[in-house]
Amino acid sequence: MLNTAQKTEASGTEHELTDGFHLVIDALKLNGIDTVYGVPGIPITDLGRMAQAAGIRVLSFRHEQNAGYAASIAGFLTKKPGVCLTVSAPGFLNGLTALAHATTNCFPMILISGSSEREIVDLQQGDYEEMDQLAIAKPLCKAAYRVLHAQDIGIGLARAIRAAVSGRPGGVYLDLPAKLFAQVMNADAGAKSLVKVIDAAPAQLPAPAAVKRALDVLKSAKRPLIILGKGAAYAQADDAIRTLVEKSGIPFLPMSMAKGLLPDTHPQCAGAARSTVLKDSDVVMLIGARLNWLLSHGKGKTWGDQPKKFIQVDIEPKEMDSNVEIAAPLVGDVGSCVTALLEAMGGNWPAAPADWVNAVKTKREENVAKMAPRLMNNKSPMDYHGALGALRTIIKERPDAFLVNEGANTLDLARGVIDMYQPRKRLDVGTWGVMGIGMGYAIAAAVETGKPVLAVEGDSAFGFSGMEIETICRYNLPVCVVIFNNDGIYRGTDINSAGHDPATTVFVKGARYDKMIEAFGGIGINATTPDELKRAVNAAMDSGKPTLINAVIDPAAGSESGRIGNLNPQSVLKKK
Ligand code: OXT
Ligand code: ADP
Ligand code: MG
Repeated sequence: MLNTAQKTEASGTEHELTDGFHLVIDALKLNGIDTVYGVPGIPITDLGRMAQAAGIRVLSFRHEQNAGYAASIAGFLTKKPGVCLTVSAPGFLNGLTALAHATTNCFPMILISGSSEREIVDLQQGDYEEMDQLAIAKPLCKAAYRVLHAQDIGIGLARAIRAAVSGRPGGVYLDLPAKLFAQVMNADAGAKSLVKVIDAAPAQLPAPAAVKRALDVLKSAKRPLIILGKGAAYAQADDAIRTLVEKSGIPFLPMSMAKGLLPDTHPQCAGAARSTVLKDSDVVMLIGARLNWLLSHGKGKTWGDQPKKFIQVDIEPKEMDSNVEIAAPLVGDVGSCVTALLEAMGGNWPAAPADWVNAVKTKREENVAKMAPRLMNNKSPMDYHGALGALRTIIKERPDAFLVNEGANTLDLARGVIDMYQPRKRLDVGTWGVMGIGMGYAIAAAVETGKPVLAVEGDSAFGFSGMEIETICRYNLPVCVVIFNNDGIYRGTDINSAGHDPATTVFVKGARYDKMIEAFGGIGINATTPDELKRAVNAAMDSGKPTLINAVIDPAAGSESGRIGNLNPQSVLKKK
């Protein structure tokens, strides 16, 4: 609402007024959206200022993509849409990658962009930052809306919220042309036009026949496996999932961001026996996980020769049979489905076959034992295992800290080495394997929860969002960034045989990333051994001060593309 000085006289009576700026803010607040991530500029600078003044936390970033990634992971962590606010055309496009990423990963997010005037854009008359943003956003998100009239702001935001969180969550675009913000209307009518979204993500109960079918298939299994994906983590049905796993006694395999839903040290965890359980299982129950590239599409040599039957729990009916036949589709939200399964299982569900459970246990113990000595080495320069061995202990001792992780080797090896103990604490590159989520995720995790964050970053990965180290310092967030500095992408040892330019995968040798944070008043440390690394991270986590540790990794230690080198196409011609 505008202040009293801004009243107008109409028909002889005074009316309080409101405008587009205030209606957007009131609509956000009415729907419990208390945090916005963005970059200011025309036409949304005042919107950010006013939102801040109205008690919304507005975090200003250095680049919209990072603000967008922050919003996307805020959505994952809170089940409320994370909001990213950007300026028109270039700012919008910068934020769009994150919106598409949110959609791909099934995270609820709303990208709100200011835009240029419709009548000029549509006639292509060259407005300031002219672009038909709605048309561009549409194919990259779950829904896209434009609001032209102040009285529609409430409905516009309500539609955006509902679209983001209901059914399969995803990204929504909300286009707000500059003129809208200054449109004035009667304050009472404005307040009445706002919509508080009721039951934004309604429970979706599975059909009883589908539950029975799923349990019949599960009961027939000789070598059952449960795969937990980040949809299961998102659902926040942690107790029900744990009960299902434990009551069934079935080995479970967590996908990367589902690690910690049950502790990785749980006796039924098959994370350290991944190849074996995928190959040898005969019935696989997917809970909030897709049979996409990360699971080799449910076929091929990863899955072995054993015939498989799949049970799939997912909120999105179209996900069923996406890659292979799903013998028992269970459509509904994870919480409702798992609860229904538990109820139908009753009190005397048979124990999982002991020979299978023991075979998985033996394999897991073998792999864990094989890895153990590698984690103890105190080499300098460090190799990945030595450095990660130190970080693994830190997360064990501080299980409520977030672990943000990106890179290639830095990602793939950290995933295997660092055990997680609590749900939704491991945040990483997700479905696209995208570099650049690091600082945005770290900021949002700290902002949304107040918990400490350890961001373990390849030196290349960090570069995609590195400037946000200033944002971390500005807001004094409890974020400790560890850069695994191996002088490059995958390795720092490549040589360009053809000329004087460096090879495409190498960076400045011996770079000191720790100096970067010192420019902004944070703490920078160079660590050359696992012991030094451990001391530095512990100090950072104890102090809660923004810290960046340059962890010196042997440039020859990594492998091409980490664990997914097989996805690189091979030239039939001889490599030069
Ligand atoms: O069972 P087996 O025997 O097979 O063993 C498995 C487990 O059982 C076992 N294991 C364990 N053993 C013992 N103890 C424990 N606790 C344990 N836990 C597990 O270990 C093995 C492996 O287990 P895992 O990891 O579960 O299984 P696996 O087979 O690897 O799983 C397959 C996958 C596919 C599920 C898994 O690999 C996965 O999730 N991979 C994700 C990969 C990914 O997304 N990578 C990122 C993309 S790579 C590339 O694209 C990069 N780019 C290009 C680029 C990108 N991405 N984005 C943008 C915007 N632009 C460009 C770039 C630029 S990476 C990159 C930068 C890289 O350089 P950096 O400097 O950042 O990083 P460095 O490489 O460090 O230099
Ligand atoms: P991962 O990469 O961990 O395997 P994916 O992102 O591939 O996970 O799969 C997540 C799946 O979870 C998606 O198919 C999505 O529809 C589903 N999902 C997300 N939220 C829910 C929910 N609350 N209930 C049921 N399914 C959900
Ligand atoms: Mg590297």
